[in-house]
Amino acid sequence: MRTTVGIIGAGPAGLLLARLLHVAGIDSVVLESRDRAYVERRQRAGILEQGTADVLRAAGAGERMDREGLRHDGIELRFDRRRHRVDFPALTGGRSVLVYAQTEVCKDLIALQLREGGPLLFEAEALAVEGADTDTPRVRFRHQGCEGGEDVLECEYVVGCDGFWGVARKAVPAGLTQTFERTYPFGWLGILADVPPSHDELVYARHDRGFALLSMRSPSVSRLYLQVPDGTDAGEWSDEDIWDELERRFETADDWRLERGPITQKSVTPMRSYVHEPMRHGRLFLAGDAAHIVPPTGAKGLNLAVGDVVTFARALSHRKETGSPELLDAYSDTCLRRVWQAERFSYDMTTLLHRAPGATGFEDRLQLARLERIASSRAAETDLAEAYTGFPFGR
Ligand code: RFL
Ligand code: PHB
Repeated sequence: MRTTVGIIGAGPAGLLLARLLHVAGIDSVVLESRDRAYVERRQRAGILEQGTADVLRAAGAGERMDREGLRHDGIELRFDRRRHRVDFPALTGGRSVLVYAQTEVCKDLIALQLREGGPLLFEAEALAVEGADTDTPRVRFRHQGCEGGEDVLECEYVVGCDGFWGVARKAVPAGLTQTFERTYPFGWLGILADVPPSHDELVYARHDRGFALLSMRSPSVSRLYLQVPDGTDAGEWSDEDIWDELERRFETADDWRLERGPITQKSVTPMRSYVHEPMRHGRLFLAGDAAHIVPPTGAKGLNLAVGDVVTFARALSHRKETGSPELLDAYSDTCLRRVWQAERFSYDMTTLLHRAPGATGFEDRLQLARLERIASSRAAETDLAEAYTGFPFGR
């Protein structure tokens, strides 16, 4: 098999990249280790920055998103039983975000790719990237359809969109890279529940018992998260315990009420910050979670993945049109500027709202002072609103 761009992974990064390249007239092959149903059901992100939504629209993948996505003009910060709304358009010159689940973005992109795009192979596991520092990089992969179960995809470029646990990053010699990592001593217990969201915007709550987040998937489905100790098993929590704990952490001084409903999914996500530099080795490029992870508190992971693949698709189109490798050469630096801003914001939001084990009264008071500052200073609030609604995409 031979193609211009070999893409490993059919998460949002890989799927959108295949679409952007198709629109630009560049062929690609996507290899995905899991089956289609798994990729379409994996519960993850929920918030699209306005820039992300614009990219999906321009790529012809925005039709259902514009019909079913929910535009949100703000979030609520909850602390000390108080509520403070951050008004995005008022603070950012009109920007907002869209609540449209990652599962739906992936479904829309898969349908488009299968209808109009190049090959998208499910249950095709990349085993290794070879020759990344030559002009003919290759991906060795396993797939039922191949003779002997294994095949090689010969490419001009390989883009590793295979998430944090993928193989692409391993093809970069350790001596040429620097990694930056922080793990947090807590995770998120996330639930999906068949109950209308108890508030019409997302609620980020800081409480002495830990963080809680109220989000949503549709007008009838709520998505909620609780900070839990690292290593927690979701099975340890009964449905009733989850609702009781959410109720405590979201408690307000007014008559706001949390509605309960049947819980249909429960899982625990660990929290990590991670950056792999540079995001390129020869003709192998890394994009999305394969290159960087942010804790989900800032809702940035998917949006960063989109920024990376937009940058790559533009750079490769430029190369094809002008012969100049200038933008491809700048890929890593261009992406990393945005990545580090998202790392900073996600870290700030995480440390602002979570209670670290063994936190002292001093740290509690500092968190409250930081929240108070956001609630009382337009400058501090604008900083949050600008970061939440999104940083510009590269050049
Ligand atoms: P993905 O989505 O992990 O996709 C990688 C794909 O590669 C496949 N793969 C392989 N395929 C072939 N061969 C191999 N050897 C392979 N190894 C792996 C995998 O099966 C998979 O299909 O990475 P991508 O595309 O970079 O996308 C990143 C996003 O998924 C991630 O950043 C977000 O989900 C993070 N995130 C959020 N991001 C936001 O922007 N807004 C949010 O509100 C938000 N909330 C979240 C989140 C992530 C969460 N979890 C579970 C980590 C909430 C949570 C709880
Ligand atoms: C979600 O809806 O899953 C979600 C929303 C906002 C976040 C993280 C996750 O910060």
